[in-house]
Amino acid sequence: MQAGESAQDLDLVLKSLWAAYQQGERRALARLLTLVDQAAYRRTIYKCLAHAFPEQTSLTVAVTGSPGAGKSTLIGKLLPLLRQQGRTVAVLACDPRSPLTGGALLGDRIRMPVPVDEQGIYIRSLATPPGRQGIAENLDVRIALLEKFGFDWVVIETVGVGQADVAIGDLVDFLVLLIPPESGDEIQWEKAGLLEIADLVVVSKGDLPGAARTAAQLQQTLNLPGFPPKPVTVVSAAKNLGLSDLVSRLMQSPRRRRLQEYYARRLLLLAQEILAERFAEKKDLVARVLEEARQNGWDTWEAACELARRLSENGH
Ligand SMILES: Nc1nc2c(ncn2[C@@H]2O[C@H](COP(=O)(O)OP(=O)(O)OP(=O)(O)O)[C@@H](O)[C@H]2O)c(=O)[nH]1
Ligand SMILES: [Mg+2]
Repeated sequence: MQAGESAQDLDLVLKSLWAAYQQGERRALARLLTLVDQAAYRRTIYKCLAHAFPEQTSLTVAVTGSPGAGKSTLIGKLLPLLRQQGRTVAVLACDPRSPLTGGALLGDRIRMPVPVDEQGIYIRSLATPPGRQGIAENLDVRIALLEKFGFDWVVIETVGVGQADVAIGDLVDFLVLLIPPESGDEIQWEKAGLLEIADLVVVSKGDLPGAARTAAQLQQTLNLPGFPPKPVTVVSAAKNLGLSDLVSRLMQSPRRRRLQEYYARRLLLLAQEILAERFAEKKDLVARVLEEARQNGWDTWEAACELARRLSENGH
């Protein structure tokens, strides 16, 4: 909220924005996708969306993988394919780098070449706050905004960094893990648990040597006990190989997004946010506990437990 801006002003701004959004105005959509980051607006956006339990509208796909795995190029190639089938698509690219560099923002646009007059396609890059690699804040609200706007598909590009992408798995119908040939990434993803939770494991850059070998290795790992069985596929965005197969696979597979879990997680995240805000105001209490920790020789864990106990005692 800007200084001097009252809650009433906010409501007015949002009311007119929401009306424009409902008319299908992209500028309003773009503005809402930005305003979601401001807590004062987000509250009202939640009210507008009124989606504690919405219908499932779009097919949502997260494409994840290490930097340079070929995510943007692949998505760029899927767009015309989906348009040919009459599907409208929104793409959210979650950029882990600072927006100040600008590089990746531009890069994603360049590598997702779509005609500017293409009404059925919407591409948006999101900066990720420092320390929250790979996943943009408030992604759930953003997905909801795009779904309600009416896109048939919502595709999210995100750099896989483990935990964040495990979390993203709850928000989408399909989590596609992209692994370039001979990258050694499979070990990293296996450790991060992503190989396990990905719905589709796809070897990218299938035109490069080693793609078949990487796919075979991955399949071997996935055949080990403990992994849910899933096929490994190979695509080449450069050579247009395996792309329509990937699209049909996504269209035909059962969707994994389970609203119950999705919303349980959403509520938990929101509650954490609300509590974090409240706790941030308790600087005096933190300072007191710190002082007591020093006097009593508590270790950090003990001090944190004591702080947590007192914060929850304080009626929060
Ligand atoms: N040979 C080959 N190169 C590819 C293919 N797809 C992407 N590349 C190249 O791989 C590099 C990275 O591609 P991007 O699509 O930008 O990868 P990304 O995963 O989006 O990268 P970040 O957004 O930076 O994490 C580029 O130089 C692409 O030209 C492919 O199918 N074959
Ligand atoms: Mg990219």
